Amino acid sequence: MRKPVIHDQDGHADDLVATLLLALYPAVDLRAVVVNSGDCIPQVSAAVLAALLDRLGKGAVPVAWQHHALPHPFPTAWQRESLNYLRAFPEAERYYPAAAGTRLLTETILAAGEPVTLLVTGPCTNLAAALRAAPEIARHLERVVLMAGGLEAGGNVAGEQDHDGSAEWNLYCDPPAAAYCLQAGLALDFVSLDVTNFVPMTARFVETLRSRGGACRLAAELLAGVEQQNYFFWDTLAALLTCEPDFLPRGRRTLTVRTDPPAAGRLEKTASGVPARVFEPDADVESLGARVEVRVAEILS
Ligand code: AGV
Ligand code: CA
Repeated sequence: MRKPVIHDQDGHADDLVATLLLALYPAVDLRAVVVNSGDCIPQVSAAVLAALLDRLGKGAVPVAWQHHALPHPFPTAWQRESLNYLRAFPEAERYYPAAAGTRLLTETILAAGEPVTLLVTGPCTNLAAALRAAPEIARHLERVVLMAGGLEAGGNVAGEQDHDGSAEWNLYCDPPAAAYCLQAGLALDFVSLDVTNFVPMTARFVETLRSRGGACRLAAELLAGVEQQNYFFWDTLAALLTCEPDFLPRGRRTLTVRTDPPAAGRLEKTASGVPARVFEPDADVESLGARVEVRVAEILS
């Protein structure tokens, strides 16, 4: 039995590699992918993704993009890295995914006829919009995995006005949407900076991927399009943990997202917060990066 999974993402290289992983994971039935405003130019990253899925023989997976205005948009330089992926896969010019991503999300969930797992690796904006448009989707979501936040690890927002740096970008870019999703009664699994900080992208691993051919080489081409300094396999780890939740331990927490400056978007443990599970580093955390690299390369091979 393959598990139905939907990916709601924001089109950076690690988001796209995350989708490749879901598409190729044998026990996953990837039902739809939505590429949102966030860390990309959504129509460009969506077209690149559609072209890549087609190359893998998964061209039947529906891909759509969705524009949303964000309270705190991502740096333009990061968004424009979409153009590097397009340069690596110029055939994407011939793909025109639909611009109805919120509708694709709600309709795919309601049409599934069985409980669905949702992976969100960008802003919570699109999920919040879908929940507002069709609140009944919440009942059909068995598990929602979010790459979001940082507890002990703190944040990764730096140099933004009126902000103290304590938030992770996916929550900072739209704190009210994150707070809305948190209170929606979903079964939430957080993949936070507390674990992703242990899986930095290394030039050596990108070369390993390139040399292995197939979908590994596609991933290497995408990753070559980003500024490698301070880049992590944030969303790729979240996709791996969507497929293999026992890869790392999970702890139960009660969580809140701050919406007020200067800590807007900061994820916090609070007694009055919402119950959720948070992936944690395991006993052999020093080898976590290497173990993730091995597993990702295996799945993409
Ligand atoms: O905060 C991590 C999120 C992930 O979903 N994104 C990138 C991943 O897709 C934002 C981000 C943080 N630092 C970045 C980011 C960087 N140096 N380059 C691009 N995006
Ligand atoms: Ca992302």
